[in-house]
Amino acid sequence: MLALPLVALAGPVRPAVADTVATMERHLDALQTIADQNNGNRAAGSSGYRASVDYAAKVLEKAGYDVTRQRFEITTYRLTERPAVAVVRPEKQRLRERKDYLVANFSGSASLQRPVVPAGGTRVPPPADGKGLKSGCSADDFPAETRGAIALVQRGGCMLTQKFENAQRAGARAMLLFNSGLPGEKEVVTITAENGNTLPIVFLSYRAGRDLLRSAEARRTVVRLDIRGKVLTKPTWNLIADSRGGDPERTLVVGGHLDSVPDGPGINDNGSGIALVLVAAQQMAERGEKPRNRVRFALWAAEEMGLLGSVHYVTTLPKHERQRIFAYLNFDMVASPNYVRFVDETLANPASVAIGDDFRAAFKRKGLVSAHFDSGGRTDTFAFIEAGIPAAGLFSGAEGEKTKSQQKRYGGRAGEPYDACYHQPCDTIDNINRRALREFSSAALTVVGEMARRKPAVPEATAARTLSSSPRYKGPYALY
Ligand code: DTR
Ligand code: ZN
Ligand code: ZN
Repeated sequence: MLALPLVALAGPVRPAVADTVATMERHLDALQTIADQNNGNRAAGSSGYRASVDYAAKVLEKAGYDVTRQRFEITTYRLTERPAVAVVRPEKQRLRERKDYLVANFSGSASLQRPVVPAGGTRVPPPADGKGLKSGCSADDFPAETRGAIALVQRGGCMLTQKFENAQRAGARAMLLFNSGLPGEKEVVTITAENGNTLPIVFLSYRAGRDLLRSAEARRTVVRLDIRGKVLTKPTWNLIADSRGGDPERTLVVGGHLDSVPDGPGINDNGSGIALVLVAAQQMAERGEKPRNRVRFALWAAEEMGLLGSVHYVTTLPKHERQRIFAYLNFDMVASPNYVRFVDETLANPASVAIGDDFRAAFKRKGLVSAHFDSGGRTDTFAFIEAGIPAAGLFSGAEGEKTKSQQKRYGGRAGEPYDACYHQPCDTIDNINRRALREFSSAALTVVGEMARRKPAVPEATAARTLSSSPRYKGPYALY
């Protein structure tokens, strides 16, 4: 037998993960398969999420990392019976779930039949400029008859929680909230109350709300509600893997969220960011690189439920651990079909903008333009920024529409969403833009590498403060 060296047989040894995009595509395929085998989604609390955690943990362990699963509990809401909403007076009429109404997430449960009392400030039709809609935003919007009745309120002008609180203070037994009637705000959407809410809350289409308002203004109108829901507590996990070398006093966190929404497989949102974090970890391990700074790869749970995983991580970090983190890099959606190269940074935080500058420079070196974006609490940079840790990220666009000038710079189609499948069942492997994968991963890996090696400026004494606010983003639920 000829004893040829293996290398000669196989040609030059190519590291298994050298082809960044091909490696990312393997991860995306794996996540798609997981969704296919688990009711089409990978939402926190589901079997698809558990399988996603197992998959990512295996990839990281195989690359040689010690992987930590950080367990915490999440609460979800589920209707336990089919709800019913019906007008019983002046004329009987059953409303249709999904077409005319949707029960709010975390709605209180009740079976009741009560008169409908419109709150002040309703505008039907709504003002053309959309201004001045603030029904239920003030306590005086609720007349005395609201006590013991069902309050009817129009969407617009303030956070929904404010409307719920005002209605409850006025003694309402339930609330019907109808869509504003403005363009794009006519159909039903899922809204959310806070966990712990006891007020039964139903969202109505503009049409259903308008009809009910007309009726209630003209004569005694009575509605019957039957809502039974329950809050479930379930465990979920963040995944954390630290580089072998690197000074722990200077830790760089690189992450993205691992969960999808319940409505789809979440391959662009956020399989793409996860594929990027995984390939960064694999390549660092494969090069046998001992970075100057410790690099911590973090895969967050339950971003789609209100940034829960990253908020849990940051708020439970001991103070000295938090002070070791000099930056957080976030990757949430990096392969949108009709993409823009957004650099997500917080303008109010100069250190966040400095990271943004690094991303911009990395794109520029490849001859690629990019655009500033401020996610303003809509992704996992939120908890870090709030805790005084500089954070920034890359983002290829979600439900927003591409402008004409963006089309000139980035190609694609103006007037269409960056990701037409955002939060939908069609966010599959076919919803991935390969060119975006290549461009975003190139810039991301460059910046991760630089920041892992560079001696970071000593972070300014970050006051040990806890989160000053709770995230505005509550996943795919309307909040105002
Ligand atoms: N948080 C995202 C979508 C999203 C919206 N704005 C930004 C800005 C930067 C990153 C992501 C996003 C989601 O998971 O739905
Ligand atoms: Zn999302
Ligand atoms: Zn996302």
